[in-house]
Amino acid sequence: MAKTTTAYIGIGSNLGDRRQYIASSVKLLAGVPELDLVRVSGAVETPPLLDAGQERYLNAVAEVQTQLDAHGVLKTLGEIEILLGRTRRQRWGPRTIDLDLLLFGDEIIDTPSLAVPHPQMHLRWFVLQGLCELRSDLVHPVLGETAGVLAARLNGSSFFLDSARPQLISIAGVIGAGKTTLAERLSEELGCRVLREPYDTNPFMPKVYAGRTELALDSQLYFLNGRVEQLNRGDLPAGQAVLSDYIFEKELIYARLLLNDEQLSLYSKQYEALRDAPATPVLVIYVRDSADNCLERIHSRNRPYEQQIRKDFIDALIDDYERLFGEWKACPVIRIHTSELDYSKPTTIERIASQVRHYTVMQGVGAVGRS
Ligand code: A4P
Ligand code: MG
Repeated sequence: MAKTTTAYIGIGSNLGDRRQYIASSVKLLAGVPELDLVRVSGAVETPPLLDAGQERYLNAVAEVQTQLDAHGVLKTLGEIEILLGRTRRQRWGPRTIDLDLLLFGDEIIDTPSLAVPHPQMHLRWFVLQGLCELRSDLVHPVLGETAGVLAARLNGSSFFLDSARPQLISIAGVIGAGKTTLAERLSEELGCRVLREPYDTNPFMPKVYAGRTELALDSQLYFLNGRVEQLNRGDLPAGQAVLSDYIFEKELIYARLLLNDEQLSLYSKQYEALRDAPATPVLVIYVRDSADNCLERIHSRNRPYEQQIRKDFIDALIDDYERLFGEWKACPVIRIHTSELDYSKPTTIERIASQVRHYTVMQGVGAVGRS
């Protein structure tokens, strides 16, 4: 008897009676003799990825069990697309129906005509939300993460791998969380450069920490200008991976905690004027830890100015970072707890690097992706 495999099919429509096209495709799938339709997620309206001029999509995901092999399923999907009037004039063009094979059991297939798991499914909210409705605990066979974890990284947005942008990977997290160590280890593993946050060049900082709060604005502006210079999108080559051990938006977090109202109002004007200059990361790795553990690290590394930092300041930073990434839509965010970072095991950094490759375009480093 032929082997039965559970497969997931992504369904999308943005032309004509979209709901009807989705219903018809589901009916046609259910009518295929070698295929049992198990269940279908609700259809959700989503904005088109890439071409903002296109109509909005309706997207759903179907779970099927089949005796066909993956190529057989792809052929069947193509036949249903043709029956429903799909024409292929333009890649990513408007379509009555698009049926993509997302997952086929835990098989990994990479041939010119078929790639499974669907190469960019982990970047697409319009796929993961339907998949999560059916099985949020389903593990992606390449990334080794559940659909639920992959969806949480996107926070409601869809992305695509774009080699025209600098491949900036920013490591974010509160002071003492271990960002620089992670950035350095990752840069060795990925073979890319690190933009490090200089911590001892700001001439105002020691004076501010010594109580001269009237210099806090100068200190924050000094940092702001340094970050803009370092992350300037014009200076970062398109398609090239680079890591930063901080995220530009941290500047506003620190300014809000360290400046008085009058200083903050002046600072905010400058921040707004400069906020488009730095490159937007294609991926953030957000390192989290408790305030106590961060404080312990700050004490053990013993940088003079940092020794006055108190736990309530770190608690406030943690709240602000959580808020920032709770609302973050600019790129996927991989969340890592410091307790997962055991660098004595080589697999720790290998695993993170392999995840990073699937969210970025890295020439010559085998990331999944047809585009
Ligand atoms: N192919 C390889 N692997 C697969 C697979 N796992 N499933 C090949 C399906 N097809 C696969 O696909 C092009 C070729 O990919 C096929 O010949 C097949 O052999 P296609 O369906 O003919 O062309 P396409 O759909 O225009 O390209 P592609 O790359 O499949 O685009 P996507 O990924 O389907 O993206 N925005 C929203 N909100 N919702 C959407 O559903 N869809 C797209 C299209 C863009 N934006 C969207 C949506
Ligand atoms: Mg397609």
